[in-house]
Amino acid sequence: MAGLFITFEGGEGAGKSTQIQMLKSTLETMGKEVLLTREPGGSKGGELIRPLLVSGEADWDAVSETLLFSAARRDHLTHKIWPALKEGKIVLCDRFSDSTLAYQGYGRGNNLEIQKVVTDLYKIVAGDFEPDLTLILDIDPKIGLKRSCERTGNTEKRFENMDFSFHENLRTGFLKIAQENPTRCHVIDANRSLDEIHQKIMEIVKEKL
Ligand code: Z5A
Repeated sequence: MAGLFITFEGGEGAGKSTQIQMLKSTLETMGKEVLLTREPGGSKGGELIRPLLVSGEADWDAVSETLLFSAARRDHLTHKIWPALKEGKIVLCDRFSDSTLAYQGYGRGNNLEIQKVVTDLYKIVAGDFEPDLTLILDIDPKIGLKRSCERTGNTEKRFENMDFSFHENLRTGFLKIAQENPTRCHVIDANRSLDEIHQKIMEIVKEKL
């Protein structure tokens, strides 16, 4: 496809949403056409599924969660991401498939069966398609959760409220994903100032451009 697909990943409060906005602004200043989107959500169907997953009203197990995230992703890809990439846009996505592997596959422990469900479903949903670049914002969950708790107005607390070991497992999962995909993934130390992190991200993105 003509465009470029960049995903942002990481645990709670790592600063993804903040950094993705900063990247969008800088790329637009450079004259690039950018689509900023997110998962779960991003398309009409995806946004309809999102509250089912993040509101905390239902206690889904990892398989049910994976099925719902995958349905939302398929809708997002077909209605939004793939058309934008075909038009040559840079698509920035706040979370994508690595979140499914980390949250559903590693969050409740290193569960190989669920990891297989996640990767098999991804093949059905997206085939061989994958991000051109993935930026993993890495932070100690103690700091990330503190940042998330201090943020006001957030009602999507389902994953935030998981116990601390869940968040430690997530971090391990994301770092393992990065290790296994060294060409696509870059781990960025997110315990720095906004500008320092943005500068590092720009170095990596410019190389890709
Ligand atoms: N999920 C899943 O389980 N499986 C999947 O396949 C997918 C998702 C796709 C929704 O995602 C939930 O779905 C998510 C995982 C799960 N879990 N939760 N919750 P989300 O990305 O929409 O969740 P979120 O709650 O919006 O994101 P987040 O991880 O909590 O936050 P963030 O985007 O990484 O951080 P932020 O909003 O940019 O910053 C948080 C606060 O920290 C804010 O007040 C900032 O001003 C502050 N901040 C940011 N950067 C810094 C620095 N550098 N220094 C100091 N303070 C900072």
